[in-house]
Amino acid sequence: MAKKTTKKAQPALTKAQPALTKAQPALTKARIFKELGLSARLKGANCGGEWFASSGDWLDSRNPATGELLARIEQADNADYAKVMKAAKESFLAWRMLPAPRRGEVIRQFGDALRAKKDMLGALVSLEMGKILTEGQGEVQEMIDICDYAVGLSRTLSGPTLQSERPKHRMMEQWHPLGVVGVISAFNFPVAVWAWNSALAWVCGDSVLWKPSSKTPLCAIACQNIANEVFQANGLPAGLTCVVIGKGSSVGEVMINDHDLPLISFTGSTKMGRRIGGVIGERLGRSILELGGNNAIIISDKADLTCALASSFFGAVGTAGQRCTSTRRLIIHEKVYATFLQKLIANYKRVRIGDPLDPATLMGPLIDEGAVADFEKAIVAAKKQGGKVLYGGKVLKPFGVPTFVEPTIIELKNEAEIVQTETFAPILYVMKYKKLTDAIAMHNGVPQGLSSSIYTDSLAEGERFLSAEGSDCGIANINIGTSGAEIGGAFGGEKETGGGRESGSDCWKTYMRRQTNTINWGGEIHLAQGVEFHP
Ligand code: UN1
Repeated sequence: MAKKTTKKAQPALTKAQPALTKAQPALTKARIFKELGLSARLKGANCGGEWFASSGDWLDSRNPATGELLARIEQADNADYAKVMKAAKESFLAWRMLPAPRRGEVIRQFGDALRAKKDMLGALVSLEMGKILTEGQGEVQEMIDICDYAVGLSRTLSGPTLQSERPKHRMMEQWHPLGVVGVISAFNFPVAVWAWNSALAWVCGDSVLWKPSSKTPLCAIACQNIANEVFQANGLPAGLTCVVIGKGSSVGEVMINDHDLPLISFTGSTKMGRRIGGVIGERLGRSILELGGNNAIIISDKADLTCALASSFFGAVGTAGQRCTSTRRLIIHEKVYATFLQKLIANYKRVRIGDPLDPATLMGPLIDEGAVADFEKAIVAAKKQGGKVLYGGKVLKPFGVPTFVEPTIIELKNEAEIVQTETFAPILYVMKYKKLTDAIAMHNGVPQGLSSSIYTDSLAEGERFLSAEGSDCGIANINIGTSGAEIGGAFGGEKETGGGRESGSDCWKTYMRRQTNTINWGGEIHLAQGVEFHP
């Protein structure tokens, strides 16, 4: 059954792409820039009106595929940050008093504005970050989806009524807006991660201050321009949506230490998360940490191998292995190991590497030469630790700059140090198992705990994987890969992934403050726990 569904879904997706390409013949830089309000010289701070910045410190945004300079951005300094923060705090005071359904209406309009700009914003993601067009546009779709979700929440944010032990008393729970929410996002999802946080924060009555990755400033500027238009058209105070593009060592440090940010949502490496989570914890602030993953798929001998192949391929090669949910390990039953790898390698040979804006491309560049250096170091380490490269391993430069790599498969033991580490590149480690108990032990035997999957048509195997003795990850799937989660579920992971959850389910609660209310309508005082206290 599952096999049939996959086969049907694939051609539909493929058909959509050429149609889109025909409709948009010229996804040129000039057109993308014009439609998203970008230019060659920009400033890095905004809180609703004009862009500004005074650091005199310029950041270059480059096309990772070609090395071409896309634009220069004057970064925000601490004075710019202070100005932005002031606006964010002031706007919160008014926004929090607007009924949630009216906040939802503004977010609905923002979602519509994104729909109108989906092609262009998706193309900008491809241009500046390097993921292929369908994935860039898929990322914008995630933004639209979370807006729809937030609109729904705007009429359903609620707290329970609780049973009081005292007569004629009512107890209930309320959820109030929290304040200014800080968002620090990574380059690999340069627009969606901001939207997951912002749409929820806004519907909850918070304002948002965003520090995007310095590797993708143009994506942030474009998002801010779209949001500004919607907020301005609704006559809302400036500051509900704010951006500071600046150095981690200056504005980043000020931000994480800022008591005016009761919550900071951080997406990035475990190393950075440890430091940022530590600083926020020290000031007793709240953080959502979305850190490294080391996601594995167990492929049972009872699996539909066609489906397992499609998911492993997308999970490992998609986004050039630069998703935190990318599949980094395959734990394959010994009976199907050789056949499965043969098919996987055949797919790898067909990967079209090139310009991410060309709809025929399947894999674009890595974000920069630093990422390529990490890829190369990992390959050297893997070989030293006993790894056998089954496919790939080389650096490529189709457009002159060495930012492309071959998707790579390495056979290596789970315990190898390099397998225990997240390398943000398309390297897939493969290993064999005999018994499911061993496969689960291998699966869980890494420091990270984000996403996981088992391919099996055995109900018992699948249920075991989801049980308390199964996967220890925040996301655990059966017959679905590790990457490409929908926005409706809570997104995040355990162990060194940081424990944060964002996006769907009840994640909105993190963006609000909880208040327990007890109301006495009986005209008599009763102390709880039966305490008597009379003069
Ligand atoms: C990330 O890589 O930081 O599940 C987020 C996925 C996407 C989100 C990835 N929806 O792959």
